[in-house]
Amino acid sequence: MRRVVRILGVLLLLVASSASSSLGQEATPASTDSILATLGYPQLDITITSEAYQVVQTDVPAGLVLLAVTNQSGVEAAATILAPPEGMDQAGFQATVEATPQTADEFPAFLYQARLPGGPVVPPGQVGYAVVEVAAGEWTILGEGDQTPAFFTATEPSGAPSEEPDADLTIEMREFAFTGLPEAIPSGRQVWQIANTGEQPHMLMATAVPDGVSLDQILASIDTAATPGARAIEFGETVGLEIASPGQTAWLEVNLQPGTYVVACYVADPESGMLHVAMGMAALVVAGDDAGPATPVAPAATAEAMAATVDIADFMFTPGELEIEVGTSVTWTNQDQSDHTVTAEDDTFNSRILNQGDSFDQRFDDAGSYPYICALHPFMKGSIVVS
Ligand SMILES: [Cu+2]
Repeated sequence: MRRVVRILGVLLLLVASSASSSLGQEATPASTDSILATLGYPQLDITITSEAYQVVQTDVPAGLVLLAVTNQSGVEAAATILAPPEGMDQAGFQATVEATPQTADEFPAFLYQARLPGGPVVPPGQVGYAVVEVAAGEWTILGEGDQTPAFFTATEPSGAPSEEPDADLTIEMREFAFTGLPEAIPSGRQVWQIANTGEQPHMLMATAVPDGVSLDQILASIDTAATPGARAIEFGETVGLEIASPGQTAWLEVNLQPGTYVVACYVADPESGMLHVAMGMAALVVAGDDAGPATPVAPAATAEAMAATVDIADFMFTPGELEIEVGTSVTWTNQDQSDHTVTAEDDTFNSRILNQGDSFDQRFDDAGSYPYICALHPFMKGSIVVS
């Protein structure tokens, strides 16, 4: 499967961003409350490291499945879920893949035939969620880079088919446009229903771009993106839905910071070889900060009285262990030039990538011990003890 992995890597090349380019997005208190994770779908926990795709569950019932993808690879990565076309088994598919000429800059033909329900694209140190529909059978999970793929089996569904998740936006992907995508949306956590109603595979990538740039400037910049360092525009973090086959519908949970995003599809048209983004599948979306997620705010007097800080410097959390009272808000500030995260070992809290100068707040309302690490540098450990 190594070849597939390499070829898929090409697809993400255009939108791959370094962990350090987040365009000055302010880190905000992470809401650990995934919307999709509360709905009770069968769940597939996927972890991406720099070496491998890993799954906790090797079996899930066929039907709507929640993909919860933790990206510990240090770079942007996606969980691409893939199965052979109808009527072809894994061995036959593998042979087809192996027979595909490995030309790095061509979109591999078998991806037009493979079944791809879509999967989340996840910035480093974060967890991405999507509900996708998987048919019974053998599935492969792979993506960018040389990581070892993972495999799982979708068994025959046991109960009644699940209801579809509620969506904040309903978006269609087709040749060659996104429909249902407004120019302005609220920031914060929401669910996008994304349906491929076209005849080709499509993807939806939302990449942070500087405020005020035009779509023309972005398209010109994407044109040169294959040459490293040749970009005219600095692209920030990307979230999105990986390639989905015609007829597929997926529900992607996004948690956009306020800012401007280019939403685009980087699949190639089989006839012309042109990327869909250059054929009209591109739009600018501004996420506003006036309708962000409801972040619980403590009464000012209480918050002032109960606050503590942790410095992140020299690849250390200082103090390493912090004792606080229930109700205290802790603010971490990254003083390092290197990016870091503040990620609870039990996932109760998780900052986004913190660039130098960025801060992250978390209020602790329950007594207990909260060990945490930097997801980018797991040797960096700290703990909050709440009593
Ligand atoms: Cu497309």
